Formats: sequence, structure tokens, C-alpha cells
Amino acid sequence: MDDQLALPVGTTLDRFIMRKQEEFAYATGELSQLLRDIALATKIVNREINRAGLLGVPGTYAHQTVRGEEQQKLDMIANIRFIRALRNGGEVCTVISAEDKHLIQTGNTKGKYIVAIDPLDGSSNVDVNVAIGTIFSVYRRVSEAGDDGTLADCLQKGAKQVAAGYIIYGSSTMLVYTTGCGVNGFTYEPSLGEFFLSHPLISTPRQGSIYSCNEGNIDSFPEGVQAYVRHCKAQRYTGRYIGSLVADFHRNLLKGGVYIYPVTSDYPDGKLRLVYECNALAMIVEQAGGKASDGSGRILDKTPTDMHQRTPLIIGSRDMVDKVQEFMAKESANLK
Ligand code: AHM
Repeated sequence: MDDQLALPVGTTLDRFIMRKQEEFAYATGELSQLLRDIALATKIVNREINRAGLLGVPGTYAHQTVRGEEQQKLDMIANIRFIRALRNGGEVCTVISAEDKHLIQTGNTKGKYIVAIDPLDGSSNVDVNVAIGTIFSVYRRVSEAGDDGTLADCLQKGAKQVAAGYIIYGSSTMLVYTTGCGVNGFTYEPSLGEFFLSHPLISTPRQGSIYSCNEGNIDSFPEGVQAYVRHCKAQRYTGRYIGSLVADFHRNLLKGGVYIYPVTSDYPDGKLRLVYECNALAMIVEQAGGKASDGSGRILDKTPTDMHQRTPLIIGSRDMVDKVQEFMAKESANLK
């Protein structure tokens, strides 16, 4: 921790990654390279997003995603950019993406790592200039190196992540990540083409006063969640919901709050994807002192059975997540 504090605000991302690597005597530099590859792709995607309005890039393709939803052009561009950077970097044997049905083999059969990525989350917001994000998880492969990665490599529980992060393309672009020793945030300075440490060792408040959920769906929330929302109103908490997970999560991480996407009638298993969205944010929130649950257990302990599996998500300040769970447990006890 002291060493981390020694890195001042303004340290470049490259230098930060290098200094972190030096703290581990046996580190080979592969994870560092992988993180640099993601940062490089981020710069390119950031440029595409910033130019999108002028070039008329936003819009939908005629085809649908594997989830049966319309796919934005920028989704595809971001997907291609991240996969290409990870393929060129050489450290990753397999990528799985929210935008691809199948495992993407990079051809780097000696690569130790697997990356799960949602290249552009909240893409329905692209056309209206609302903050969007990229979410990624890094796992060490469980299969022997020397061949393609396997489905078993990709279906590890979130607790096995060796790194996780997100990028928010907002009023400024930020990359926030953890390798399991705290969470650090870097802000992009476009004129210099560099990320600089701006949010060292992020710690989320234990209790906040923001609740975030799509209240338009409240009638189909579980009764316990409905009761929790009533509780928030009675406490005069602030309701904030952008509908762009990374943006909602990022705000609550810094200010304190809880984000809830429970099961609903439209999404009986929850809407958000365990492997591409929830695991990474769960690792980050825990590293920052917060909590992530599916309503009954820890997100990071769920073993996925399907790459595109969905889950309910309650994530944010520790005491608020506990409170939601308490309300849910009480309601389910009442039903018995
Ligand atoms: P997407 O994968 O179609 O982009 O959906 C994920 C998004 C999240 O970013 C956001 O938090 C959530 O869906 C919003 O859903 P809703 O519009 O149902 O509130």
C-alpha cells in the first residue's frame, strides 16, 4: 500500500504498470503487456467515439447481436479494435466478447491469458451522446499452454480474475483497473495521447445516498427490491440512473451508492451478463471496499455455465448492498 501511495497523481499509465510489475520479483511482464494492449486499443476506440457524431458512425447494422438486440456500428468497431490489439500483443490465447457467439482464438497458443470483454457497454446510448464504457476481465488459462484456449478456460468464476477494469468514455475518458492490489483510475489527456494517474487507490464509501435502478420496471421487481426502493425514498436518498452501466457504476463507486438490476418480467434471469459485465465490476468494487451480490450470494463466487449467462446484480457501497439483501431475505421469508 505504501508503495502504491508513493506513485504520485500524474504518473503515466505506462510508468505505473512498470512500477507495479517491479514489485513482483517473478513477474514476467506478460500481464503488463496485456494491460498496455488494452490501453492502446482504448485510445483508438476513444478516437472513434469522439469522431462518431461527425462521421455519422452511430446507427444500427441490419443484423442483430447474439442476444437478439440491434447492434450499433461502434460496437463492432470497438470489438474489432480490442480483439486486434490483444491478438497483436501476443499474451492472450483466447478472447470472449459480448458481441461474439463463439470463442475467438488469437493464434497465440503460448499466451497464458484469457480476456472476457464487453467492448461497448450501454451502446443504445451512442446515438444520444451519453457516456458509454468498455468492461474487461483477465483470467489465467487453466489448460496447458501450446494450444488454443478452451471453454473451461473461459468459464472460470469471477474470483479467479487476475485483473479487471473498465473504461468510461464520458466528459473525460478514464481507465480504471485492478490487479487485486487496490483500484486505480487514470484520465486520458488527448493532446498528449497518455493516460495519467488521477484517482489513486479508489475507496468507495461504506454507505452512500444514491440508488440506481430502472424504476420504470419497478412493478416487476421482486417485492424485496420494491420495498428497498420505498426505503430509499423514505430516507430521501437520491435516485440516479443513466442506463449505461459503466457510467452508473463509476458515479456510485466514487460517490457512494447502490446499483440494482434485479430479475424482471422481461429479464427473468436479470439483464446483465455475468462474464462480460458483472465479474469485472464485482472485482473492482470489492477491491475498493464495496460489495457485489446477485441477491443471495457473492457475484465472484458464481461459476458460469454459459459465456453469455445473465445474472441479477446489486453492486456498490457495502452497507447498501447488505440492506438490499436484508429486504430481499425478509420478503422471501414472508412468502414461505
Ligand atoms: P446492452 O448490453 O444492450 O448495452 O445492455 C446493457 C445495459 C447497461 O449498460 C445498462 O445498465 C442496462 O443495460 C440498462 O438497461 P435498461 O434499459 O433495461 O434499464
